[in-house]
Amino acid sequence: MARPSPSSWRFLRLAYYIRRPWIVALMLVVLLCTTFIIWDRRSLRSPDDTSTSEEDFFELQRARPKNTKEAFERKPPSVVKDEILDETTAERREKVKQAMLHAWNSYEKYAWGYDELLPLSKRGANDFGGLGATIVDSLDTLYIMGFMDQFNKARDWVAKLDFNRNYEASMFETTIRVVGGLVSAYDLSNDTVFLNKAREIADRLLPAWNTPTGIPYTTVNLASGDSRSPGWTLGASVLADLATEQVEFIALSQRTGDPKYQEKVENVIKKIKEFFPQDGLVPIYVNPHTASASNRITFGAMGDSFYEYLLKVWVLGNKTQAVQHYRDMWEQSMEGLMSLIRKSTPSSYTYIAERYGSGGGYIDKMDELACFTPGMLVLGSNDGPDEKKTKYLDLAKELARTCYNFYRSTPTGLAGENYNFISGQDMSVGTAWNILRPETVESLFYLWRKTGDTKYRDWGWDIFQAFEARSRVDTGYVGLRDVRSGEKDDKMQSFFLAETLKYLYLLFSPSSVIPLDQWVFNTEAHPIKIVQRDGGAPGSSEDFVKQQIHRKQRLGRLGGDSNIARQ
Ligand code: DMJ
Repeated sequence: MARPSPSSWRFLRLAYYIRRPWIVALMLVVLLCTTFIIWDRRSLRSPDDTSTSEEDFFELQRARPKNTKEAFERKPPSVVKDEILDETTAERREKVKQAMLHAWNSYEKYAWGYDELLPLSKRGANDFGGLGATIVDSLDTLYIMGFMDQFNKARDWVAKLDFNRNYEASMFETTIRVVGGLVSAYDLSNDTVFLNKAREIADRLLPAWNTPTGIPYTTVNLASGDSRSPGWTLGASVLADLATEQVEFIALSQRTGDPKYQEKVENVIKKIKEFFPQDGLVPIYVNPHTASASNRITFGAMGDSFYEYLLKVWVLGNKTQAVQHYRDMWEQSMEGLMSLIRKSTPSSYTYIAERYGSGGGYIDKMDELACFTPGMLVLGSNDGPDEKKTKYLDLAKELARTCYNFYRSTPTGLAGENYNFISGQDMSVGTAWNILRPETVESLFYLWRKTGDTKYRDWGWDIFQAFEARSRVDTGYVGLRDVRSGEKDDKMQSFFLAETLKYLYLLFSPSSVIPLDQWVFNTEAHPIKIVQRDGGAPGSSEDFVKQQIHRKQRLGRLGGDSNIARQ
């Protein structure tokens, strides 16, 4: 075999390369390109870029921090290749993220463990029994925005949360904030700490449903289970309070395989169905002893989320026959809603009036709270005959214009709590405070997702800027006592972090972040995963509970004392 000549070894000598610098340059270029190709794209982003891409988001979903064993089985949703954010939208999204960080950091600094922060007093206050409402309400927002250090700290706090308190809790507020927040955090992270805690608090709320009709009382003592409805309603329960637990409790049954939560809340709707009026509009006071309803009809305070949940349970239940009665009731209520629709003069703003009882007079007043209605109509416009779809969507657009004008028409750019509509004068502020509510931006989010019309993003941005200008202080965000003068109050409501900032963030995010065909938001903006039946076919929530039971039995996980085993 021929030996290599001495010239074959010249490539190994340094002098060879010193005389030929272009070879060195070429080698460097090749090395750099290879590095770029194999490098994880995300690590190439600038350190200032804190945005969560949709891939990051699903990666977060797949990452399962702790206690994975018993967790609910789920497939990561396929990453939908959709919108690439333009520069303006990406900047807006980043600003909303920074607002969340500011709100959270302020809470963490001055009020950690309390329900809510009083930013001007720089201390915490407990209006929900000291259950850390802001922490629980913020979990999913932190997760979705990718604030994982904050999320993990919150998670460790929740893990030690003791619900055994001698406190008269609002069963509505505790359900939508705490049960909803925990189930959502579980759905996002798969961490069973959240599911166990959700179950614990739900068990403490259950005595509220022990009434002659199954229509719940509205407060329950978390330690003793003693329940009642307030004196100011003469013992009646409030419609929105008594019928806004279905999404959370059905979801809880789906995830635990224990049907008792679902049964309690579904029974309430069955009872309401027995006296459901032809126009689907239920007065706000419902007597839990006699199942009879009285007083005002409204899509605002005390009525609102009852209508919202009729639709959302149908969505959560995979729109199947087993949940069809929810959709039917909702359709009936939408007929009733049409009878409340009015136009202002001179500018023809569409609004929802209120009504006294079944045959009573109308009140030309609309709460900002009723501004969730456009979002609900958008969600309802995805199904049904074309004529109805168009009708719902058109009405949603008109109402959203009105709600946006609630903000635009005040000197501060923030909406009052409610508006009076006076002939010839369009709208005027009634109750003048603003407590950082989310309903209008919630609807703008749904409308943006549905129509892709950028004006909804612009409207949301205007509202966000008004919050930044008027509500942001060094120590968090406050509401306004009066949207005309701008006088500040001293509270950062937990729903500002749970809802207002989340909907704004999602408004400026691609639709693949929390896609609406896979998630349903509870009334506190906590996204709950829509559970598909095995094989991906849609199924009812009841079907799903049965499936879970079979699945668990197959896996041999059920002990003899389980509720499910007794079925
Ligand atoms: C939230 O707690 C919920 O959105 C509820 O349905 C209505 N009120 C507040 C926000 O305004």
